Amino acid sequence: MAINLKPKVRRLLLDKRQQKRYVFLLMAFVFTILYRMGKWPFASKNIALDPHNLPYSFQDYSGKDEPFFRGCTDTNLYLQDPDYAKMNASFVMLTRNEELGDVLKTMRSIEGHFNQWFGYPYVFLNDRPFTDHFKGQIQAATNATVEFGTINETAWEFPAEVRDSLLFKTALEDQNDRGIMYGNMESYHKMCRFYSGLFYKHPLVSKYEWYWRIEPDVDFFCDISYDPFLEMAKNNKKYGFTVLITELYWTVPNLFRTTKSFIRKTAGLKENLGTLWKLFTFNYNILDTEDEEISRWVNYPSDAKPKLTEKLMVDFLLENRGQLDNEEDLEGIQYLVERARSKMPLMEDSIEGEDYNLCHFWSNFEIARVDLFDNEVYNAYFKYLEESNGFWTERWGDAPIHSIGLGMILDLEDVHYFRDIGYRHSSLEHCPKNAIQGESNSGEFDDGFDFGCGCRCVCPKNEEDIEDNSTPCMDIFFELLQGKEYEKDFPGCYKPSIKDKDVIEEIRRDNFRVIE
Ligand SMILES: Nc1nc2c(ncn2[C@@H]2O[C@H](COP(=O)(O)OP(=O)(O)O)[C@@H](O)[C@H]2O)c(=O)[nH]1
Ligand SMILES: *[C@@H]1O[C@H](CO)[C@@H](O)[C@H](O)[C@H]1NC(C)=O
Ligand SMILES: *[C@@H]1O[C@H](CO)[C@@H](O)[C@H](O)[C@H]1NC(C)=O
Ligand SMILES: *[C@@H]1O[C@H](CO)[C@@H](O)[C@H](O)[C@H]1NC(C)=O
Ligand SMILES: [Mg+2]
Repeated sequence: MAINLKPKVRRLLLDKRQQKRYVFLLMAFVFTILYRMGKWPFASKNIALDPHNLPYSFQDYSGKDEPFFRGCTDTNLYLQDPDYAKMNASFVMLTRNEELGDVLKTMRSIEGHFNQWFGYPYVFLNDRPFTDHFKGQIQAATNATVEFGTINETAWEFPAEVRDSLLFKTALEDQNDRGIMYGNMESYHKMCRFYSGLFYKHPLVSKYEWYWRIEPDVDFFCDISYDPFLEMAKNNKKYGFTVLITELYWTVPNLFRTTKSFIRKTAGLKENLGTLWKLFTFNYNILDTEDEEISRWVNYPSDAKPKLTEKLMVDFLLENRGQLDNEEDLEGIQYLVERARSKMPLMEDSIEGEDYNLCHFWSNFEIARVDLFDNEVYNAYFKYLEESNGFWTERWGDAPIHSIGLGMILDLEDVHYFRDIGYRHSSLEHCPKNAIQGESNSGEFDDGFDFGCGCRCVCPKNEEDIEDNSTPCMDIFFELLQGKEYEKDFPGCYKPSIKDKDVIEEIRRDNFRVIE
């Protein structure tokens, strides 16, 4: 016969370990429920937002680029407008037969949120022929036209003399040894090269004026109730993005050097760089001074005061040798010793005082004109990059190459931030706040905000928006949009924005009053 213990006694008899496990299970259960309800107590970002320091995702921005619509537009009316004309455009996806499941996932998302109304065709590209099974499944997933293309050997493979060289094999192995992501995956290098300079020459892509690049395993979180191609055309936009982030340094150590050398060798390019260039570069020439030496010492705003103080102290000491009392002498000698010990900072990647800041549009999402790439300057740029071998001696991604390449050609105003398009790929996502719009905010969708621009968004709960976590790229982007050309204390401010005279004045006021 089982003994029936009183609960209190039973609790005492449970060994400590087990007791802990019960507590843990109970807590896990409670938190699961809270999490499901979106009331996770540790998500501090959802509680007190400091009104003076709001994350970008809780702010509006205005300037040279605005969302085309804030919230939903009536898609039926939009399509019935006699001025509406379907654009010469298609989706483009490079993929493999094995990725069918993830491809269908992306298609379901884009069909549901956009293409069921607009019916844009799809172009699928592959270095191998697509199987009948793949084609059948894709066809069944949309009512739009679908085309399948293969990529020929010249466009996909590295040239034979490269492929067969010992250098090629050791270069990939070496990148693997150094732990560079995808470094020894030849196919990844080929993919990056293809997307950098060849996809737009494929006949299935070049027969359209516009393309929208998509990838397997992508989620869209909001409805796109208007035609982004048409709105871009109407607003003179040429390239659209949703995510702007930094690249891994070791994938592109020589990309900027090579780019600068291309610019030097291309007549007229340097004088005509687009203003978008500023989004991708740091400028170390921040001190407005005639003293070239001090200019090389000062590369960040925080360098200005200490370096100029040092200079003043040393000058002062040299001028007043022998006339100072001990204490001042000692301090001056300290400065002298310090200066003798320190080395002029070598900004190893700085060329003409400029450096790549690693920012790039995340190119797995792009809505753009095909001719942005298929033109003299960009084609020459790609050829130059190819001849420098960086697609295999390093692991240059197509994203930084598109960004830097377009930075040379485009102005900031030519680019559109699709802030209203909620997007996730791999672990990064952007999801906008909905606009306030009666019918569209009825419980089923996220709450609306005054500053919101999303249409029927349902964002994943408690996830970080990359818009709030993309330093310094989003900072630079928003600064530039507002025409600020970087504020004075901004990292890498673009213009020589600190006057040496002002700083010297300040130092004198602080330190030299007694002596003078
Ligand atoms: N056909 C084909 N597609 C590829 C190959 N490698 C990558 N892709 C495609 O290129 C895109 C980018 O590749 P992915 O591995 O997703 O790169 P990630 O997003 O940077 O991690 C995806 O659409 C892939 O399906 C390849 O060897 N062959
Ligand atoms: C294709 O169109 C039919 C008829 O309008 C519709 O019932 C079906 O859901 C559509 N299929 C897809 C994949 O959108
Ligand atoms: C291979 O494809 C590229 C672009 O996709 C094209 O420019 C080139 O002419 C093609 N080459 C051959 C030999 O068909
Ligand atoms: C679409 O654009 C391509 C590339 O610009 C062009 O060659 C083609 O004639 C256009 N098609 C239509 C139907 O306008
Ligand atoms: Mg991918």
